[in-house]
Amino acid sequence: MRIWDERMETLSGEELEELQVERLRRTLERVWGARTAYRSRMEEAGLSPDRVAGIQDLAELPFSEKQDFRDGYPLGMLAVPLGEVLRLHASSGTTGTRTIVGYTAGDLQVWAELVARLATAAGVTPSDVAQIALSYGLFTGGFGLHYGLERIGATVIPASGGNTELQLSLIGELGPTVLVSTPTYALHLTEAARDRGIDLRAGGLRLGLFGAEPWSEGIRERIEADMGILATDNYGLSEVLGPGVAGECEFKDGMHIAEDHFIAEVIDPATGKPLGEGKPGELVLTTLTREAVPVVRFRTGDLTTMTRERCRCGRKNARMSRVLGRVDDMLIIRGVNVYPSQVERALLQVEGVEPHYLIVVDRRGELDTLEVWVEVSESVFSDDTRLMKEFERTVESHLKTALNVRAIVRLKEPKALERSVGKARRVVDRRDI
Ligand code: DLL
Repeated sequence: MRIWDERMETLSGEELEELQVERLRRTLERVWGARTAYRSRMEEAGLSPDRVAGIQDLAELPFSEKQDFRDGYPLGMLAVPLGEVLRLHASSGTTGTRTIVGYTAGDLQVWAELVARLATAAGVTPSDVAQIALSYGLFTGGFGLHYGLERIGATVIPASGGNTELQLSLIGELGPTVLVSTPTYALHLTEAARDRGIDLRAGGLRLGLFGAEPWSEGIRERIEADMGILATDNYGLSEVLGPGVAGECEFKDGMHIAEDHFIAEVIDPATGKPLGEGKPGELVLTTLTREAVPVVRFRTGDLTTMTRERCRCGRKNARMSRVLGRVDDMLIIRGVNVYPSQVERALLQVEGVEPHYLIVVDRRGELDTLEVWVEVSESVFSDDTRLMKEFERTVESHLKTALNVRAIVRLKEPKALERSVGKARRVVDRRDI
């Protein structure tokens, strides 16, 4: 089993802390020197870069958030002149306005290194052929994975997102061993392949690098079984870098965080106080080497837990669990908190239900209603309405147990729900319309 950067991925606790403090100070000086909005926030708090002596001082620093990118839109977060920026990307903007991020030559190098790291951890080698079915464009997914895989020396097929016919032909003709996509697109590909009588398990695919959206173990199991591959989870966000922040190794037991480039904290989203290891909370990231857009204590809005327990792979960095949900995707249904991830987990426990669903929230009079539209498998689908009603009740009772609130289930025919090419949209909340 190869480790891409043996030295940096196996630093001892003390070595890591020393490196992080030194790099943190450099980040703060960069932010300070560039007179970004974060400098004013530090000044208001009576802080300056030289006041940070150790890692324990991090908790004193103010947070930053997506809103800062929006306030400074488009380029207000740049800490270097535009002339030093080689590339601009943007976040997908699914939850609000776009945010723009920039990369210097140094940032692009680090980015490729970090993606090479996570791909190596998943098991990619120079002899692999990787089909990248993530969009190339403002989204960081396509280009991010592209340069990282090239850095390893793998052969890259830049298929980009969508165009399922083309994806399947390329898989058939070029025999990629690695697939890179969102989990929902991987599900869509297997379904499309099945419809055309193609068995993806019969080809050369052996590994999948997935990420960019929440998914569950249930979905991982389906993808692994349908494609005959090992599927890893990979996390990142544009404001901080893009893919490359954290990724799973072959043991699939949490995502290794590139701690020599980011300081990760988990905080209580309500109080902002750091939480202990293993406690679920909001992930906060500080960049340590980003030049164009350094961020300090950036509130990702993603809920996770962190552990420092050693992984069997030998890497010593901390790991984060799969993303449990977002701080802002919690739905309050008649006073009960419901996360979309809970719905997904509950659905996938029911035999005969497909991993294609939509959560529709509405209000009738004063009462919130929660509907879950979900497709049933071909094998279960029937024209007999009585049978279908009965199955609906079964799914409803599963959801009731898992969520503690009643959900109305609307069964859909196989393939009735829209398929996504990139990130899936799982919730429609009509209460604000
Ligand atoms: O999605 C970067 C990326 C590309 C990561 C390709 C992995 C693979 P954004 O478009 O800025 O960047 O979206 C970032 O997506 O805050 C999470 O809410 C969500 N997200 C990203 N990776 C995961 C994951 C890219 N593995 C936002 N699991 C983040 C769950 C994820 N959610």
